[in-house]
Amino acid sequence: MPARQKYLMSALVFLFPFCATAEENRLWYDKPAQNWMKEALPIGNGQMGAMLFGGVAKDRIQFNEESLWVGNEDDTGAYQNFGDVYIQFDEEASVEKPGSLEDSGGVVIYRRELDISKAVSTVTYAKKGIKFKYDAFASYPAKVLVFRYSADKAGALSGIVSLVDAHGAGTAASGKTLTISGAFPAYKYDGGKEWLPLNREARVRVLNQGGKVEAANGKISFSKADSITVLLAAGTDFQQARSRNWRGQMPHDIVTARLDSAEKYGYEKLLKEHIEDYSLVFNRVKLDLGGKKMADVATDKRLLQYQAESPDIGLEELIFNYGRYLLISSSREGGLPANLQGKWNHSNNPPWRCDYHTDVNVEMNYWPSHPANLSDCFMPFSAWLNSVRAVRTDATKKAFNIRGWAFRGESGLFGGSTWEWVPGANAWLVQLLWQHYEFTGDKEYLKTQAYPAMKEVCEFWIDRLKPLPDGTLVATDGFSPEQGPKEDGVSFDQQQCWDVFNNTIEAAGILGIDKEFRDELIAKKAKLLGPKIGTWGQLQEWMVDRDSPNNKHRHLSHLVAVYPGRQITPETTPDLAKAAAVSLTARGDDSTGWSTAWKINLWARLRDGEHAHRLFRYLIRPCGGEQMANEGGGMYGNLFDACPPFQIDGNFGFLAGVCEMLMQSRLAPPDNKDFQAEIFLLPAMPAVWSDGSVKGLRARGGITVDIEWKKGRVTDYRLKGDKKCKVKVHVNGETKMESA
Ligand code: FUC
Repeated sequence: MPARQKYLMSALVFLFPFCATAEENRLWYDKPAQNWMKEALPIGNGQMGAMLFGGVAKDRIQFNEESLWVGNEDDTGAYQNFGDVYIQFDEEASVEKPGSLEDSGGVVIYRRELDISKAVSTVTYAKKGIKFKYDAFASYPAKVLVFRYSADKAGALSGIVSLVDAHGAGTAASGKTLTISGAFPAYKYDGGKEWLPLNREARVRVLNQGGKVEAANGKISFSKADSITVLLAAGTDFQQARSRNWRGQMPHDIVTARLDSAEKYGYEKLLKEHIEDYSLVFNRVKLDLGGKKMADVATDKRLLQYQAESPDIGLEELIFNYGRYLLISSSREGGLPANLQGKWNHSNNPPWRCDYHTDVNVEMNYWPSHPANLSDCFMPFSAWLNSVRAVRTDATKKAFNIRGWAFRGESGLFGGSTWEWVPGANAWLVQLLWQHYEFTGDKEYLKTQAYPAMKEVCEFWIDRLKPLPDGTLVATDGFSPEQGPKEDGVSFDQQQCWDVFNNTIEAAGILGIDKEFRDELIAKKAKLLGPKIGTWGQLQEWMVDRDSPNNKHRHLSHLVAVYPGRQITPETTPDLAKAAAVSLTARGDDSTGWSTAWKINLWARLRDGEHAHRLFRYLIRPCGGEQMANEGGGMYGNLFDACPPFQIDGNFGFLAGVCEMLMQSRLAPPDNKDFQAEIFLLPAMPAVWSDGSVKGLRARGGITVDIEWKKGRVTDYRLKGDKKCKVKVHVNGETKMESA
């Protein structure tokens, strides 16, 4: 073996002792990131997010804090960038003696990776005979981001750490701490109105092992350190309470306390605590789809190769697991919901305001939360929706003078909502609250967090419906996002109205409350204009049969009854399901990232696993586009889904879609004595997943489901109810009754 190759081999063993362990849950690359959107890697603890570049001479960490928004109760505003941390290495001081590497001038065997089973990112490389390692993670228990830079040679690290505010505030340096702080009295998005001023603060602390650290000129220098640990904490004075004008404590004390306790705790303990916390959530689900797995190919190259004839099934598993990683990293209990980019945003004027879009996007973010066993990660959405109900009630009264509440297409932290009214979105939002009950069986949640919101949405629809001459009820002045005329009886509105009435009728029954109101809903639901089949066999998008078979619009609003709703199913309404398939076929396969993800879920519900899987080719295709565009999504090298540009709903919609292909579930009507839930095992299996297993999916009724299969047929399964229950199981073409 030539000397150089031999060296590389031994260095690889030194640098990557972990290679022997599970590779399947790693994204990895052989060069530093240049581009934020396509290459940098995300970490997050729900409250904060960071994008890591893994730079060698100069590293960059761009970061966010979830409440850093501009906006108010009238205007969506926009989610903001917080800032960057830079670590600039002083090469002269870092490398005193060139080492023995043949190419001592350059960096060799560079590897940048993200282990999504531990939520730790690592960069390793050798330079001039010294081996360097950077580790990064975002701790949910400690509410800090932690970065460690180390080398295998004592005193090898010298350089400067700087902290740069994205809104132009200066940086104060004192001792080993950097601080940026300020308010947004004057910052305006799109030249709009004054915003409520939010106070913000971020602090960085640099701890050295060996050598020394000192503050100078707004920066911190470190010299001759063996390693340095950089801690980052940030916050604002946002409080999720309209009654307090959305303002709480100034962030300084809490940010400082987080840094102080993280410093006392120390790197090793922080890491251990983080991995324990994260892996408890991540390890709930395990997926093996069989087939080829090309984990030894760098992730960006793997994405390019995926289009080859025999697909890399391991990449499909990785993207499934990455969806879970992204939801855990951007939506933890006690915090705010994941927005259009989760929590990762490097712009103060981001695409579509990086907001909570109500006409599919924020809903899609939370579609997988329950089936993928992340019901706790759902709670931020629930808390946000309930926090802005009163704001929306006032705005709705002002606009329409009716009860209840509704949203426009865009919406923000303080309940401000802009762009067109999307009446049907309110039912879509509360459907998720109802689903939290369906999947957990938590009646207290249903009573206090879900039902009051569902009832208000029903009131909105009761007031907005109007009878046709024959008594049929239609929703007035509706909108099929984001197209078509505004008119009565739009299918999206009819289906959403049916869904919220149906869910609320069941909820009131389960809670044993509101009998009169429930009776009113039952009567109204029976009179609602139902889904209609048009001249070319399609499911009509409008009351008038005017759908064009050439309409390729990305929104699939007239199919909400198929997924995520339950008004249309192949078993209960086969003709409508067939019409839905006609419409879906006409819409075509190629679309934006999130639209493709939705189609996967729809084909899964229509029990066509091959078609669902065919869509993976569109979703998992390399995407170069960064500009705002609405057609032709794909994925960037860092596996962020592209609308384009980056939009996280596609990642989450894909995760939901795979769950839906493997298992579907329904609650039995509350008065059914024979069984409480119905489960479909492998309802939409593509042939390429012939042998495999999944553990830990969640079904409605609070049931955890494990499935094993060979040649597409179930060979074993386990159902474990949170409470004892009876389940009707559809498996291998048979129906069985089981106890769970
Ligand atoms: C909806 C979609 C767009 C985009 C935006 C954030 O308006 O129609 O494609 O995803 O949300």
